[in-house]
Amino acid sequence: MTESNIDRGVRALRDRKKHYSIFSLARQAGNYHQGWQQAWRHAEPKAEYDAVIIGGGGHGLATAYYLASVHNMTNIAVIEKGWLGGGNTGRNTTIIRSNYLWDESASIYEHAMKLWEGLAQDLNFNIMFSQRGVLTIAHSEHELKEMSRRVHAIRLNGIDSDILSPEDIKKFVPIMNMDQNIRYPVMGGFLQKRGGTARHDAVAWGYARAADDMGVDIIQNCEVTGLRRQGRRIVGVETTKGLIKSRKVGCVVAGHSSVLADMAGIRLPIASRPLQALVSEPIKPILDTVIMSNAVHMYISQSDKGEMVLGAGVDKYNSYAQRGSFPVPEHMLAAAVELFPVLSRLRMLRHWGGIVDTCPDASPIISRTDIDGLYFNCGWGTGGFKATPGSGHVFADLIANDRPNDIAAPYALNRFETGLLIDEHGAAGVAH
Ligand code: FAD
Ligand code: PYC
Repeated sequence: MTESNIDRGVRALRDRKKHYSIFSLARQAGNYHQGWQQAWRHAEPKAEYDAVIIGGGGHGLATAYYLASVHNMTNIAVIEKGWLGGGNTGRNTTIIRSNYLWDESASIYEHAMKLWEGLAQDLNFNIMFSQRGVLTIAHSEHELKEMSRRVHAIRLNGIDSDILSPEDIKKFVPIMNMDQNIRYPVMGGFLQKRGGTARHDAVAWGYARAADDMGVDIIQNCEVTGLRRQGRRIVGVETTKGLIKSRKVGCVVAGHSSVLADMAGIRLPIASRPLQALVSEPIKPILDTVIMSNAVHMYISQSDKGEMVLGAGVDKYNSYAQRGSFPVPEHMLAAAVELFPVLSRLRMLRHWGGIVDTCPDASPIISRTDIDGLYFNCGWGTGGFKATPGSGHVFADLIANDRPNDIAAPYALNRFETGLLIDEHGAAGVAH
C-alpha cells in the first residue's frame, strides 16, 4: 500500500516532534549527536520526474517546496552540484527589506516580505527571522533627495518607510559617528522597520526539510552538465549521476545562470561578478539594527552570536571564482571604521566571496524561454536573499501553469527586447 501525502505529512509531523523532544535532545548531546534523524533524505535520482529544479540554494528549494505544497506536484527533484545553501544562499549578509522604487519591485519584494513574516510557522523551522529594521544612510544632498523620492514611492505602495534626521539616527544608533567633518558625513537616512535579517542556512534547511517531507527528492553532489532537448522542447537534464528525464526544468543557479543557459543555446543578459563579505570575532551586543550605506558600499549588522557581519561592493570584473580582490573589502572597512570607530580594533574571523548574477537593470529574470518547458529564475544579483520566499512562490506558479502570474510577468526575458526595464540600481543594496 502506498503512503498518501496526508499520511506522509502526519508521519513527518510526528517525526519532527520526536526529533525535537527535550529528552531526545539531551540523549543526543550525550551521544555526540549519533543517531540523529536526517532533516532530509539523501535521495538518488529516479529516471524521470514531473519537474526538475537545478540549484539547491534558497530559491531552488523554495520553488520545490511551493510546487509541492501549493501545486501538489510532488514527483520533483532538486539537483545541486555541491551542498544545499553552499552558493550565495550561505554566503550572503541576510538583509531583508522591500523598500524598492518601482511598483513591479514593490509587488515582488513585499510579496516575499509577507511570506517571511509567516515562514517559520509555515516550515515549522526556526529561520531566526528578525525584523530589527534596515536603516539606509545618506552622505550627500543628492543622496538625501533621491532618498526622499524613494520613500514617497515606497509609501505609495503601502510599504513602511520613514525618513530619519541626523538627530533621529544618533538616538537610534548611538555608536554611529555623527561628526559632520568626516569623509562620509551621515546627513540623514531612511528606515524600513519591518526589514531585518534571517539565518540564511536555516532558510535553506527549512525549505529542504519541508519539501522532503512532501516527497521531493533532494539530490546533492550532482552537477547538471547538459540540457537534453527534442527540437524546441526540454526532455531532461544530463548530470554527473546520469540522464534524468523531465518535461519541465527550472534553472535557479544564480552566478552560473549563463553557464546553464549556454547549455541550451540561450544567451542571457547577465554578468557574473564576485561579491564579498566578512564576519568578525563575536562581541557583546552593540548594534540592534541593520545599517546600509550605498555610497561607501558598506552594510553591517550584528549576528545573534555577536559577530559583526560586514559586506562590501561588487568586484569590477567578471569571475566564477568564489573569492574577490583585496582592495574592495579594504575600502569598505576603512569606511566602516570611520562610521563606527568602536570597531577599529575588531578582528575579522572569516572572509569569503559569492558569484552574483547581475542584470543591466538590477532586477531579476523570472521567465519562460523559447524552449518549451525550460524556465529561468536568476539575475537577483546582490539582493536576492530577501526575495527567497516570493521568488520561489511565483516561480513555482510559472512552472506549474506555464504562464507567469501578475507578480512575475514584468520579469520575463522579453523586457530586454521591449525596453520595459525595471531600473533598480538606486535601490540595489550594492551598486553594480
Ligand atoms: P544560490 O544560493 O547561489 O544557489 C544556486 C545553486 O546552484 C548553488 O548552490 C550552486 O552550487 C548550484 N549550481 C550551479 N550550477 C549548477 C549545476 N550545473 N548543477 C547543479 N547545481 C548547480 N541578498 C540580499 O537580499 N541581502 C543581502 O544582504 C545579500 N548579501 C549578499 C552578500 C554576498 C557576499 C553575496 C555573495 C550575495 C548577497 N546577496 C544578498 C544576494 C543573495 O545571496 C542571492 O541573490 C541569493 O542568495 C541567490 O539565491 P539562489 O538560491 O538563487 O542562489
Ligand atoms: O540587497 O539589501 C541588499 C543587500 C545588502 C547587502 C547586499 N545586498
